[in-house]
Amino acid sequence: MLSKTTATLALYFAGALSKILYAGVNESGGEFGVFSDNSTLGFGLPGRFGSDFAFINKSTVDIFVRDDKINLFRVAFLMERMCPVNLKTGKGLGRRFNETYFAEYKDAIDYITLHHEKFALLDPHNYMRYNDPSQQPFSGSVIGNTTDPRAATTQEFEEFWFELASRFRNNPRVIFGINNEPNSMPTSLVLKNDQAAVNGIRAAGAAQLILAPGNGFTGGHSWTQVSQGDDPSSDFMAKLFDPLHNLAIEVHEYLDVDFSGSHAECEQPGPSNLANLTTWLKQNNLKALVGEFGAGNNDNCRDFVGDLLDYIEANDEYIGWAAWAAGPLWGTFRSCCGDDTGNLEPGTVTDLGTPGAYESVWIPAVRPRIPKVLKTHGISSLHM
Ligand SMILES: *[C@@H]1O[C@H](CO)[C@@H](O)[C@H](O)[C@H]1NC(C)=O
Ligand SMILES: *[C@@H]1O[C@H](CO)[C@@H](O)[C@H](O)[C@H]1NC(C)=O
Ligand SMILES: *[C@@H]1O[C@H](CO)[C@@H](O)[C@H](O)[C@H]1NC(C)=O
Ligand SMILES: *[C@@H]1O[C@H](CO)[C@@H](O)[C@H](O)[C@H]1NC(C)=O
Ligand SMILES: *[C@@H]1O[C@H](CO)[C@@H](O)[C@H](O)[C@H]1NC(C)=O
Ligand SMILES: CC(=O)N[C@H]1CO[C@H](CO)[C@@H](O)[C@@H]1O
Repeated sequence: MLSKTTATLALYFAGALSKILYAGVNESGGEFGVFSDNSTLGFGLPGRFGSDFAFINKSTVDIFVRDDKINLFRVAFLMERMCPVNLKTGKGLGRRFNETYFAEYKDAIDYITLHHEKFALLDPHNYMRYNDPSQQPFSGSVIGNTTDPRAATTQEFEEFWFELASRFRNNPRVIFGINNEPNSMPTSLVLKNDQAAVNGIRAAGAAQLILAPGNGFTGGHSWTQVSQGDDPSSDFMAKLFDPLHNLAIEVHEYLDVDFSGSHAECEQPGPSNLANLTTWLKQNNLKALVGEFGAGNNDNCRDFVGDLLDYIEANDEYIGWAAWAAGPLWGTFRSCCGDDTGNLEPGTVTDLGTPGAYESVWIPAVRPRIPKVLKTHGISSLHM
C-alpha cells in the first residue's frame, strides 16, 4: 500500500512533469519594416529579406538551444507579405502565397523544428487586421468587418489558415497561433475569426496544437474585463470548438503600469493579475500559454519576472511561456521596457552601449526558471 507521503510525492512528480510543456522566446523580425510615421499605405511591402525583415539568426537560435535548453520559438510573420495585398482593393488574404516569403519563413521553421527538433509557434503578427500594417496595431481593415468593403472576410481568413496548415500538416513540432493581439473590435468577431481559423486548420488535416487569442491585445490581466469598450474575452472564448480538443488560449502579460511593455518600471504583479484568468481556465477546463511578457533591466523587474514564471509553473492551467523578444534585426533597439533594456537577442547591447536584455534580464531572471523537463517528442499538444 502506498503511504500518504509516497502518494503525494507521486502526484507531485506527475504534476511537475505535466506542467510546463513549452518554454522559450519570441523571434521578432519577419513583421519589421512596414511602420510609417505618415501612414503611407504599402510602406515597406513586400520588403527585402535580410534588410527590411528577417525571421531568425540561426547562430543565436543555436545559443538559445545550447545554453538555455528552451524548446519553443514563436516566429512572427506578416500576413500582407505571406499573401500579397492589392493596395487598391485591400484584398489578397487567402490561399495564394508569395512563395519566396513562404520559403524564407519555412526555412526558419524547419531550422527550429527539424534541425533542432524544438517547437515553433507560427505567429501571424497582424492584430486580426489585414491590408495596411503602416500603423500597427490599429491600421488595416479588421478581418470580417462586413461594413468595410476593403476588409478580408472571415471566410478568406479560414482559407488562409487552411493553406498554411496544409503546408505544415506533416510537421508535428509546429504550433498554430491564430493571430497576434486582436484589439478594438467586437469580441464576438474575435471568436468568429478564431473559430474560422480552427475550422480551416482542421479541414487541412492538421492535428497540431492551436493557440487562440482573445480581445484587448489578448491581455491575461484583462481577460475577464471589458477592454476598450469591448466585451470580456471570458464571455466568448470558452465557446471555441476544436473537434480534436487540441486547443489552448494564448495570453500576453507585460508587467509595467499599463501592461504595454513600454516602461522601465514593473508595477503590475503577474500572479494577482492572472488570478481571474486562472479561475476562468479552471472553470472551463482550458489551458493557456503566456506567449509574450517582458520586463526592464532593474532588480524590481527581475523579481516581477521571477514571480510571473513561478506562478505559471505553479498553476496547472498554464502549459508554457515565451518571452518578448529576440530576433535578428533589433540591433540595439529595445524590444520592450526602458532604454537600458535592449532586447533578448544574444550578443546585442542597448542604445546606451550596456549589455542587452539577454544578459541583464534573461540570464538572471528567466534562465533559472526554464524547467529541466520540457516536452521533447510527439505532436504539439496539451500533454507531455
Ligand atoms: C513617410 O514615411 C516614410 C516611412 O516612415 C518615409 O520613408 C517617407 O519619407 C515619409 N514621407 C513623407 C512625405 O514624409
Ligand atoms: C548572428 O548571430 C551571431 C552570434 O551572436 C553573430 O555573430 C552574427 O553577427 C549574427 N548575424 C547577423 C546577421 O546578425
Ligand atoms: C515576395 O517576397 C519577396 C521577399 O520575400 C519579395 O522580394 C518579392 O518582391 C515578393 N513578391 C511579391 C509578388 O510580392
Ligand atoms: C468596420 O468598418 C466600418 C466602415 O469602414 C468602420 O466604420 C468601423 O469602425 C469598422 N469596425 C471596426 C471594428 O474596425
Ligand atoms: C477579478 O475579478 C473580481 C470579480 O469580478 C474583480 O472584482 C477584480 O477586480 C478582478 N481582478 C483583476 C485583477 O482583474
Ligand atoms: C511590448 C512590445 O514590445 N510589444 C511589441 C509587440 O510586437 C510589435 C510588433 O513587432 C511591436 O511593435 C510592439 O512594440
